Amino acid sequence: MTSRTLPSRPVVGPVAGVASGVLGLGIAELIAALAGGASPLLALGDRVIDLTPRWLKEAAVATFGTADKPILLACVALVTLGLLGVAGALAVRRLALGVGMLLILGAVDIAALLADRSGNGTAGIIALLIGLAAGITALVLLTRRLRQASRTGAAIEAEAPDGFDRRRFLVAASAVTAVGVASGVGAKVVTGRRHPATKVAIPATVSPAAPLPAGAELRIDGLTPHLTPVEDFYRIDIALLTPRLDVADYRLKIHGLVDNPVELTYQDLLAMPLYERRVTICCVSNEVGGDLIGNATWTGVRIRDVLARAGVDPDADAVKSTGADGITIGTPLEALTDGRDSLLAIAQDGEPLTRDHGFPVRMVVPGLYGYVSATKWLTELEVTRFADFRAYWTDRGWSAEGPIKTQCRIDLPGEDVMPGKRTVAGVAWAQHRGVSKVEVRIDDGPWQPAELAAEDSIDTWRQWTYRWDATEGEHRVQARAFDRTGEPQTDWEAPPAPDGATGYPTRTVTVG
Ligand SMILES: Nc1nc2c(c(=O)[nH]1)N[C@H]1C(S)=C(S)[C@@H](COP(=O)(O)O)O[C@H]1N2
Ligand SMILES: [Mo]
Repeated sequence: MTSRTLPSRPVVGPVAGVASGVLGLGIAELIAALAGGASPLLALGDRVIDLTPRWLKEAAVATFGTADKPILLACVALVTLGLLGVAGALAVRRLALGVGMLLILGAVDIAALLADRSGNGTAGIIALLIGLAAGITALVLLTRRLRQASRTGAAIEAEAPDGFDRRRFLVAASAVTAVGVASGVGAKVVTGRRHPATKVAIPATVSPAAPLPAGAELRIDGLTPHLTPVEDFYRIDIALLTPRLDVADYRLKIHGLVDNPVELTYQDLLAMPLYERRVTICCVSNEVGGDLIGNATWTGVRIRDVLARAGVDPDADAVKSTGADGITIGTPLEALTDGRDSLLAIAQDGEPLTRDHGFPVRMVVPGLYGYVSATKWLTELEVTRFADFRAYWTDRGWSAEGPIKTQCRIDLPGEDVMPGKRTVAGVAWAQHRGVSKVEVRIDDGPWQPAELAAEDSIDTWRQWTYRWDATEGEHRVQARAFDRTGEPQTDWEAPPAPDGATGYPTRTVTVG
């Protein structure tokens, strides 16, 4: 009886459903990869990101930081597996119900593929249909015996009618799952092969960044370095599937309110005068004390040089830029043409941009939060008027304009220190206005001047340090920065939405 009994129905159904689903998805991914189509799984994930309400997205970024994407993908995968399990459980009772559920799941994914902007949606849909057929076939075969058993009235735990026993079922389900997983792995290998890292050489710049002034880097252990290495640079974007653009067929379209629309290739951009500048870019979602900010050396062409090629209509007041992930970003024309070093960057720290940070071309605009200026995977610049368009984040309640607010961060000391002379230190920023002063106060005492590192430029942050005679007990350390107009940052505590967090950074330190 033991080896020839069926596993109980509550197990068979879900196991068969998940195994069939994994097979179907794996095959769909493999065929999509071979045909150069959009990935059905990632298209689904992308749609989920798109449809996620703003509060949830913000909570996800706040909770998981830049791990939000892998976690979201894991959630999509778990929910999908759960639904496949349900489809299997239904199939055991009534095949039509289980198959119907798979068809519905397939239809949802087809809708996601239709909305996909990152690749060939049609090839993705065909791949998905083939995967779906394979999944349905597997589900029918895996659950067939059990349905027969129920129909003939045989007890679920009783001997199977014609030898389809527990072991055979498990072997079959494992085989189906294994083929699915292997296909998925194969898909990953194929996509990796198709897109080898592009080798690009960055030509010499006509205007290298000024040498870093002596004393701009304080070299204090635990203090944020003046320049953020690429691998530590924060990453924020809506792209679940990091766009892969090929420099060979890269085109930047400049159109809208211009005299003559132009299209520039990557080579066209490299042939223009290249400028190298250090600029600190910052995310509007950065909480007070947060780390969604970084300073790098960017190399690229000046946006005003590019716009001059097209000839800008005097009526225009904005540029709407588009990234290959589908984002749209609105930037005041003035910030791109008023003489500051707004760049179409092609390199970060002397190396071609990484894919995460916008390869092959991104915008970098001193003084504006990233969501209104720092378009990665840039494909299009439309000269326009703020009154005439909406952008991705303004559609979701964020301000149309986003000048970076004067802010600072406390990096040192840690939360537990010994009594005595201690270093309080951090960074302060007021991009394109410049930081003129930082002050520190302990336990609501008087504000005391901190010592500022040498100024690199008004477009970069500035390190600061303060010697604190720490006495035993719990203390509250606060800091505030002033910009070059003499204006201090506001003490008003505001969240990031809709145009940047405010309030003093505060650290509670236990001394003893
Ligand atoms: N294409 C694209 N560009 C984008 C975004 C995006 O979602 N897609 N996010 C913007 C935001 S909100 C920020 S803060 C910066 C972050 O740039 P980084 O990831 O290189 O640090 O990119 C900006 N550029
Ligand atoms: Mo951002």
